[in-house]
Amino acid sequence: MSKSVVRRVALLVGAGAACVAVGQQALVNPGPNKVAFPENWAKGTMYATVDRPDTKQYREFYTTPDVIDAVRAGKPVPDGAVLTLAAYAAQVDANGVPLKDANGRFMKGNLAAVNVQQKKKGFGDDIPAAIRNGDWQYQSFTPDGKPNEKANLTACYQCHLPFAKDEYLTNFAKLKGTFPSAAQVALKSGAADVSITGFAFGPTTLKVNAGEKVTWTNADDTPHQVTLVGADGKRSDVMLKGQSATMQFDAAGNIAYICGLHPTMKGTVEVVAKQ
Ligand code: HEC
Ligand SMILES: [Cu+2]
Repeated sequence: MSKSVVRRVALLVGAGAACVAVGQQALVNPGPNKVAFPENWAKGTMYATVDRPDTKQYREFYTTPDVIDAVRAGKPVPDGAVLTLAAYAAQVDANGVPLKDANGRFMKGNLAAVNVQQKKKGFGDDIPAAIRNGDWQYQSFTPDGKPNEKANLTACYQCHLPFAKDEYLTNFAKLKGTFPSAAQVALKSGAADVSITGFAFGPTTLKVNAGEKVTWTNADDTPHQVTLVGADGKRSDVMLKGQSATMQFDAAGNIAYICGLHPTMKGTVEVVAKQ
Protein backbone atom coordinates (compact mmCIF):
# COMPACT_ATOMS: atom_id res chain seq x y z
CA MET A 1 0.00 0.00 0.00
CA SER A 2 1.39 3.40 -0.89
CA LYS A 3 1.65 6.09 1.75
CA SER A 4 -1.10 8.16 0.21
CA VAL A 5 -3.48 5.21 0.22
CA VAL A 6 -2.73 4.62 3.90
CA ARG A 7 -3.45 8.26 4.63
CA ARG A 8 -6.71 8.08 2.72
CA VAL A 9 -7.82 5.03 4.69
CA ALA A 10 -7.04 6.87 7.92
CA LEU A 11 -9.08 9.84 6.75
CA LEU A 12 -11.92 7.59 5.81
CA VAL A 13 -11.97 5.91 9.20
CA GLY A 14 -11.84 9.32 10.86
CA ALA A 15 -14.81 10.48 8.84
CA GLY A 16 -16.96 7.73 10.35
CA ALA A 17 -20.33 7.48 8.69
CA ALA A 18 -20.06 10.84 6.94
CA CYS A 19 -21.69 10.03 3.60
CA VAL A 20 -21.42 13.64 2.57
CA ALA A 21 -17.65 13.82 2.78
CA VAL A 22 -17.20 10.63 0.84
CA GLY A 23 -17.38 11.98 -2.68
CA GLN A 24 -14.05 13.75 -2.65
CA GLN A 25 -11.88 11.77 -0.28
CA ALA A 26 -12.59 8.13 0.10
CA LEU A 27 -11.46 4.98 -1.60
CA VAL A 28 -13.99 4.17 -4.24
CA ASN A 29 -13.86 0.42 -3.76
CA PRO A 30 -13.32 -0.85 -0.23
CA GLY A 31 -12.36 -4.43 -1.10
CA PRO A 32 -12.54 -7.18 -3.74
CA ASN A 33 -16.09 -7.22 -5.00
CA LYS A 34 -17.93 -10.54 -4.94
CA VAL A 35 -21.40 -9.47 -6.02
CA ALA A 36 -22.43 -10.91 -9.39
CA PHE A 37 -25.12 -9.31 -11.54
CA PRO A 38 -28.47 -10.92 -10.66
CA GLU A 39 -29.63 -11.74 -14.18
CA ASN A 40 -33.16 -12.56 -13.03
CA TRP A 41 -33.70 -9.63 -10.70
CA ALA A 42 -36.88 -8.54 -12.48
CA LYS A 43 -38.40 -12.01 -11.98
CA GLY A 44 -38.18 -11.64 -8.20
CA THR A 45 -40.83 -10.08 -5.98
CA MET A 46 -41.16 -6.30 -6.10
CA TYR A 47 -41.73 -5.47 -2.45
CA ALA A 48 -41.69 -1.67 -2.59
CA THR A 49 -41.29 1.40 -4.80
CA VAL A 50 -40.21 4.92 -3.95
CA ASP A 51 -40.23 8.34 -5.63
CA ARG A 52 -37.02 10.30 -5.20
CA PRO A 53 -37.57 14.03 -5.78
CA ASP A 54 -33.90 14.73 -4.96
CA THR A 55 -32.53 12.61 -7.78
CA LYS A 56 -35.67 12.73 -9.99
CA GLN A 57 -35.85 8.97 -9.95
CA TYR A 58 -38.48 6.32 -9.53
CA ARG A 59 -37.13 3.22 -7.79
CA GLU A 60 -38.30 -0.37 -7.50
CA PHE A 61 -37.08 -2.88 -4.93
CA TYR A 62 -36.84 -6.58 -5.61
CA THR A 63 -35.81 -9.72 -3.81
CA THR A 64 -36.62 -13.43 -3.86
CA PRO A 65 -39.66 -14.87 -2.04
CA ASP A 66 -37.52 -16.90 0.41
CA VAL A 67 -36.00 -13.65 1.73
CA ILE A 68 -39.40 -12.06 2.26
CA ASP A 69 -40.74 -15.21 3.93
CA ALA A 70 -37.77 -15.37 6.32
CA VAL A 71 -37.99 -11.71 7.35
CA ARG A 72 -41.77 -11.86 7.82
CA ALA A 73 -41.29 -14.94 10.01
CA GLY A 74 -38.87 -12.94 12.20
CA LYS A 75 -35.82 -14.89 11.02
CA PRO A 76 -32.50 -13.39 9.87
CA VAL A 77 -32.04 -12.59 6.20
CA PRO A 78 -30.90 -15.92 4.65
CA ASP A 79 -27.31 -16.46 3.54
CA GLY A 80 -26.97 -15.66 -0.15
CA ALA A 81 -29.86 -13.17 -0.17
CA VAL A 82 -29.81 -10.66 -3.02
CA LEU A 83 -31.64 -7.33 -2.82
CA THR A 84 -31.95 -5.23 -5.94
CA LEU A 85 -32.74 -1.56 -6.33
CA ALA A 86 -33.75 -0.69 -9.89
CA ALA A 87 -33.34 3.07 -10.34
CA TYR A 88 -35.27 4.60 -13.23
CA ALA A 89 -35.11 8.19 -14.39
CA ALA A 90 -38.50 9.78 -13.67
CA GLN A 91 -40.37 11.11 -16.70
CA VAL A 92 -40.17 14.91 -16.62
CA ASP A 93 -42.02 17.81 -18.25
CA ALA A 94 -40.39 20.50 -20.43
CA ASN A 95 -39.08 22.23 -17.29
CA GLY A 96 -37.50 19.09 -15.91
CA VAL A 97 -40.19 18.67 -13.25
CA PRO A 98 -41.17 15.01 -12.67
CA LEU A 99 -44.58 14.08 -14.10
CA LYS A 100 -47.07 12.35 -11.81
CA ASP A 101 -49.62 9.64 -12.49
CA ALA A 102 -53.23 9.56 -11.27
CA ASN A 103 -52.04 8.48 -7.81
CA GLY A 104 -49.54 11.32 -7.56
CA ARG A 105 -46.60 8.98 -8.09
CA PHE A 106 -43.62 9.48 -10.38
CA MET A 107 -43.70 7.83 -13.80
CA LYS A 108 -41.06 5.39 -14.89
CA GLY A 109 -38.56 6.45 -17.56
CA ASN A 110 -35.38 4.69 -18.62
CA LEU A 111 -33.54 2.31 -16.32
CA ALA A 112 -30.50 4.19 -14.99
CA ALA A 113 -28.81 1.73 -12.62
CA VAL A 114 -29.25 -1.62 -10.92
CA ASN A 115 -27.86 -1.43 -7.37
CA VAL A 116 -27.41 -4.67 -5.51
CA GLN A 117 -26.60 -5.72 -1.98
CA GLN A 118 -25.88 -9.34 -1.15
CA LYS A 119 -25.34 -11.13 2.16
CA LYS A 120 -23.02 -14.12 2.10
CA LYS A 121 -20.78 -15.67 4.70
CA GLY A 122 -17.27 -14.25 4.31
CA PHE A 123 -18.33 -11.27 2.14
CA GLY A 124 -17.50 -8.87 4.97
CA ASP A 125 -14.01 -10.26 5.62
CA ASP A 126 -12.13 -7.89 3.30
CA ILE A 127 -14.13 -4.76 4.14
CA PRO A 128 -12.41 -2.27 6.51
CA ALA A 129 -13.84 -2.67 10.01
CA ALA A 130 -14.95 0.96 10.26
CA ILE A 131 -17.42 0.57 7.40
CA ARG A 132 -18.09 -3.16 7.38
CA ASN A 133 -21.76 -4.06 7.01
CA GLY A 134 -21.70 -7.55 8.55
CA ASP A 135 -21.49 -10.03 5.69
CA TRP A 136 -23.04 -7.73 3.07
CA GLN A 137 -21.36 -6.45 -0.07
CA TYR A 138 -22.59 -3.82 -2.53
CA GLN A 139 -22.27 -3.31 -6.27
CA SER A 140 -23.73 -0.87 -8.74
CA PHE A 141 -24.42 -2.18 -12.24
CA THR A 142 -25.25 -0.39 -15.46
CA PRO A 143 -28.62 -1.37 -17.02
CA ASP A 144 -26.85 -3.94 -19.23
CA GLY A 145 -25.37 -5.71 -16.20
CA LYS A 146 -21.79 -4.41 -16.10
CA PRO A 147 -20.26 -3.17 -12.85
CA ASN A 148 -20.24 0.64 -12.90
CA GLU A 149 -16.56 1.49 -12.52
CA LYS A 150 -17.39 5.02 -11.40
CA ALA A 151 -19.67 4.03 -8.55
CA ASN A 152 -18.48 5.04 -5.09
CA LEU A 153 -18.95 1.74 -3.29
CA THR A 154 -17.50 3.01 -0.03
CA ALA A 155 -20.47 5.37 0.14
CA CYS A 156 -22.85 2.39 -0.06
CA TYR A 157 -21.28 0.93 3.09
CA GLN A 158 -21.22 4.24 4.93
CA CYS A 159 -24.79 5.15 4.17
CA HIS A 160 -26.21 1.72 5.03
CA LEU A 161 -24.10 1.35 8.20
CA PRO A 162 -26.57 3.19 10.49
CA PHE A 163 -29.15 0.53 9.59
CA ALA A 164 -27.16 -2.23 11.33
CA LYS A 165 -30.06 -3.17 13.60
CA ASP A 166 -32.20 -3.76 10.50
CA GLU A 167 -29.59 -6.00 8.85
CA TYR A 168 -28.21 -2.99 6.94
CA LEU A 169 -31.44 -2.78 4.98
CA THR A 170 -32.78 0.76 4.75
CA ASN A 171 -36.11 -0.64 3.63
CA PHE A 172 -36.39 -3.37 6.25
CA ALA A 173 -39.90 -2.38 7.42
CA LYS A 174 -41.18 -2.52 3.85
CA LEU A 175 -39.70 -5.97 3.42
CA LYS A 176 -41.23 -7.03 6.71
CA GLY A 177 -44.61 -5.46 5.94
CA THR A 178 -44.60 -3.24 9.04
CA PHE A 179 -44.14 0.07 7.23
CA PRO A 180 -46.51 2.78 8.56
CA SER A 181 -49.04 4.42 6.24
CA ALA A 182 -49.08 8.21 5.87
CA ALA A 183 -52.13 8.38 8.15
CA GLN A 184 -50.19 6.66 10.93
CA VAL A 185 -47.55 9.38 11.10
CA ALA A 186 -48.41 12.02 13.70
CA LEU A 187 -46.81 15.32 12.67
CA LYS A 188 -46.51 17.92 15.42
CA SER A 189 -46.72 21.64 14.80
CA GLY A 190 -45.38 23.09 18.06
CA ALA A 191 -42.97 26.02 18.15
CA ALA A 192 -39.96 23.69 18.27
CA ASP A 193 -41.19 21.07 15.79
CA VAL A 194 -39.94 20.50 12.25
CA SER A 195 -41.74 18.19 9.83
CA ILE A 196 -39.97 16.35 7.06
CA THR A 197 -42.23 15.84 4.05
CA GLY A 198 -41.45 15.57 0.34
CA PHE A 199 -37.69 15.79 0.96
CA ALA A 200 -38.02 19.18 2.69
CA PHE A 201 -37.75 20.48 6.23
CA GLY A 202 -40.74 22.59 7.30
CA PRO A 203 -40.38 25.23 8.48
CA THR A 204 -37.04 25.64 6.73
CA THR A 205 -35.95 28.15 9.37
CA LEU A 206 -37.01 27.59 12.96
CA LYS A 207 -36.41 30.05 15.81
CA VAL A 208 -35.86 28.72 19.33
CA ASN A 209 -34.45 30.03 22.58
CA ALA A 210 -31.04 28.86 23.76
CA GLY A 211 -31.40 25.70 25.83
CA GLU A 212 -34.47 24.52 23.91
CA LYS A 213 -34.88 21.20 22.13
CA VAL A 214 -35.94 20.88 18.51
CA THR A 215 -37.83 17.79 17.37
CA TRP A 216 -37.88 16.60 13.76
CA THR A 217 -40.46 14.05 12.57
CA ASN A 218 -40.12 12.20 9.28
CA ALA A 219 -43.32 11.64 7.31
CA ASP A 220 -41.55 10.53 4.11
CA ASP A 221 -41.26 6.94 2.91
CA THR A 222 -37.50 7.53 2.69
CA PRO A 223 -35.32 7.79 5.81
CA HIS A 224 -33.72 11.13 6.70
CA GLN A 225 -31.04 12.25 9.15
CA VAL A 226 -30.48 15.72 10.59
CA THR A 227 -26.78 16.61 10.31
CA LEU A 228 -25.40 19.90 11.60
CA VAL A 229 -23.12 21.76 9.20
CA GLY A 230 -19.82 22.87 10.64
CA ALA A 231 -17.11 21.75 12.97
CA ASP A 232 -18.81 19.06 15.02
CA GLY A 233 -21.05 17.73 12.24
CA LYS A 234 -23.39 16.28 14.86
CA ARG A 235 -25.90 13.77 13.48
CA SER A 236 -29.28 12.61 14.70
CA ASP A 237 -30.17 8.96 14.45
CA VAL A 238 -31.56 8.03 11.06
CA MET A 239 -35.31 8.63 11.16
CA LEU A 240 -37.43 6.09 9.36
CA LYS A 241 -40.97 7.03 8.40
CA GLY A 242 -42.90 8.03 11.52
CA GLN A 243 -39.80 8.38 13.69
CA SER A 244 -38.59 11.54 15.42
CA ALA A 245 -35.23 12.88 16.54
CA THR A 246 -34.46 15.62 19.05
CA MET A 247 -31.46 17.92 19.50
CA GLN A 248 -30.86 20.55 22.15
CA PHE A 249 -29.33 23.91 21.21
CA ASP A 250 -27.52 25.69 24.04
CA ALA A 251 -25.50 28.40 22.29
CA ALA A 252 -27.04 31.34 20.45
CA GLY A 253 -26.40 31.56 16.70
CA ASN A 254 -27.65 30.33 13.36
CA ILE A 255 -27.12 26.60 13.02
CA ALA A 256 -27.34 25.35 9.45
CA TYR A 257 -28.17 21.70 8.92
CA ILE A 258 -28.67 19.27 6.07
CA CYS A 259 -29.95 15.74 5.69
CA GLY A 260 -27.00 13.37 6.07
CA LEU A 261 -28.55 11.06 3.49
CA HIS A 262 -29.71 13.74 1.01
CA PRO A 263 -27.39 16.73 1.32
CA THR A 264 -29.58 18.86 -0.96
CA MET A 265 -32.12 19.09 1.90
CA LYS A 266 -31.29 22.16 3.97
CA GLY A 267 -32.60 23.91 7.07
CA THR A 268 -31.58 26.38 9.76
CA VAL A 269 -32.18 26.63 13.49
CA GLU A 270 -31.94 30.22 14.75
CA VAL A 271 -30.97 29.99 18.39
CA VAL A 272 -31.76 33.19 20.25
CA ALA A 273 -29.99 34.03 23.54
CA LYS A 274 -32.31 33.99 26.54
CA GLN A 275 -33.11 37.47 27.83
C1 HEC B 1 -26.90 8.57 0.62
C2 HEC B 1 -27.11 7.30 1.29
C3 HEC B 1 -27.05 6.03 0.47
C4 HEC B 1 -26.01 5.61 -0.33
C5 HEC B 1 -24.71 6.33 -0.62
C6 HEC B 1 -26.41 4.33 -0.84
N1 HEC B 1 -27.64 3.96 -0.37
FE1 HEC B 1 -28.64 2.25 -0.83
N2 HEC B 1 -30.29 3.00 0.09
C7 HEC B 1 -30.36 4.22 0.74
C8 HEC B 1 -31.74 4.50 1.09
C9 HEC B 1 -32.25 5.74 1.84
C10 HEC B 1 -32.50 3.43 0.60
C11 HEC B 1 -34.03 3.29 0.71
C12 HEC B 1 -34.73 3.54 -0.58
C13 HEC B 1 -34.56 4.88 -1.23
O1 HEC B 1 -34.90 5.90 -0.63
O2 HEC B 1 -34.11 4.89 -2.37
C14 HEC B 1 -31.55 2.49 -0.01
C15 HEC B 1 -31.89 1.23 -0.52
C16 HEC B 1 -31.01 0.36 -1.10
C17 HEC B 1 -31.33 -0.99 -1.53
C18 HEC B 1 -32.64 -1.71 -1.31
C19 HEC B 1 -32.54 -2.66 -0.16
C20 HEC B 1 -32.54 -2.00 1.20
O3 HEC B 1 -33.58 -1.85 1.80
O4 HEC B 1 -31.46 -1.63 1.70
C21 HEC B 1 -30.21 -1.48 -2.14
C22 HEC B 1 -30.04 -2.85 -2.76
C23 HEC B 1 -29.18 -0.46 -2.07
N3 HEC B 1 -29.70 0.64 -1.42
C24 HEC B 1 -27.91 -0.60 -2.60
C25 HEC B 1 -26.97 0.43 -2.59
C26 HEC B 1 -25.71 0.38 -3.31
C27 HEC B 1 -25.22 -0.76 -4.16
C28 HEC B 1 -25.07 1.55 -3.06
C29 HEC B 1 -23.73 2.06 -3.58
C30 HEC B 1 -23.56 2.03 -5.02
C31 HEC B 1 -25.95 2.35 -2.18
N4 HEC B 1 -27.07 1.62 -1.91
C32 HEC B 1 -25.63 3.59 -1.70
C33 HEC B 1 -29.31 5.03 1.05
C34 HEC B 1 -28.08 4.98 0.41
CU1 LIG C 1 -32.96 12.95 3.72
